[in-house]
Amino acid sequence: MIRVAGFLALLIALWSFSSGQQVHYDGYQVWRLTLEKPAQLEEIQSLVRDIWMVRGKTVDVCLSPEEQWALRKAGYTGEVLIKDVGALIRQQQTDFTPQDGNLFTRYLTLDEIYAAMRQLADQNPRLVQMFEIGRSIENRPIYALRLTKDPRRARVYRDRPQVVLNAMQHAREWITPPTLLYLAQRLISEYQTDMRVREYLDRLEIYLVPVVNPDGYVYTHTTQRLWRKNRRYNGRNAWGQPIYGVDLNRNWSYGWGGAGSSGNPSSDTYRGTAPFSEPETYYLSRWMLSLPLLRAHVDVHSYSQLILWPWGFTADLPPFNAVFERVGLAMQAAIFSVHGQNYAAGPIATTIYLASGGMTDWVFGVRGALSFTYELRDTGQYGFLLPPEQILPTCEEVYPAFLELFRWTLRRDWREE
Ligand code: 0X9
Ligand code: ZN
Repeated sequence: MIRVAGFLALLIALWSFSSGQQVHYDGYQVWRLTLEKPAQLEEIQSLVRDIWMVRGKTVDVCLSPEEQWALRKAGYTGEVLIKDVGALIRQQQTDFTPQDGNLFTRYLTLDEIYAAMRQLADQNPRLVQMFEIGRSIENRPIYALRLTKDPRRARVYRDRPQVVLNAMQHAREWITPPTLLYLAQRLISEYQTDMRVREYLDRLEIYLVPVVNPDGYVYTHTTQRLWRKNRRYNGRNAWGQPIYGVDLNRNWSYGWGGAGSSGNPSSDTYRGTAPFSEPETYYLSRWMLSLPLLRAHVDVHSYSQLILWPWGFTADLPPFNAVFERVGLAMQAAIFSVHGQNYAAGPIATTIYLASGGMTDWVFGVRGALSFTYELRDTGQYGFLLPPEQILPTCEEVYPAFLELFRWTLRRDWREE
């Protein structure tokens, strides 16, 4: 009888794994901790699986009931940011307001994002093209939009500098793809009326990649809302459980393997077995190497409200730091002007933490393009679970920051500054 029960339990466990049952967050809380000394970060890392954010002395952690108990026992008392993670996720899943053609009132599925991109391209063939950059590890296409005047007349215009904007390397950062869809929509609709927009589309090639990590994004919808990495199978752990995922933003070759990345396949910052071991980063990097005049780039993330630039792998200032600072502060002012939100600006390593193998370091280090990382809303009240009401305001406020980057790209070769 016991053997039968054990067998049944095993079957149920196997079934729940293979059927992609939703992971629940009942009893989970998000806490904000304040470090008294830097060494405490290591202790927290050893007690907590899911660290949401680290900035200076502040650490946001998402805790199971057991982890809450362990932290309390170790003497930590945090400010509670989210009292019931499970309830908030459920509420946001049922919160689906009617759409009436507005793409920004709720979070879209991957298929919906791709359909919206397809529609933009089909309806505006003189300004937009859609193409596939490559495929993910589960063989989903990674699509890009190319916005430029008369895209069909040349595969790439040799005299139009290129700007690449991408989002969603990290699966749970749901606010990031809408900002690029919104940008595409507004550029198209204002081409006839806004002189600046017309100039940018006439003279630049603007490439948008709203979902770099489609497998991870789907997985956050079907199974685990707070998943971060891609869906690479990494083998089994000591208990025989399968381990999945490489942090795509630790898998780029420039500075790969250094501080702020992990060699442990179970870690949320696992760098993978080699630079570009993942199809998502591999295809994206090959494609970016093929662009003849790549000048500027933004890798969009959330959360914390930051505008970041190289380096991530070292605390040394990058070449042309003064240029990064000027453009960074101009984008910061543009964001503030819309809804009065503050986004702090600075180099990655000194503003947040060391992080090696990131995209921004590669784009600047290898391609020499002005490359930024944005961290969008909010500053911690909801973190990755940003309510749908904030999708549109977030899109609205980053829009002029992107325009600011375009303006700078056209002004002159920034290397001459
Ligand atoms: O840690 C990251 O990858 C980013 N923060 S997030 O909370 N969205 O995960 C910051 C990335 C900074 N950029 C580079 N290190 N290149
Ligand atoms: Zn991220």
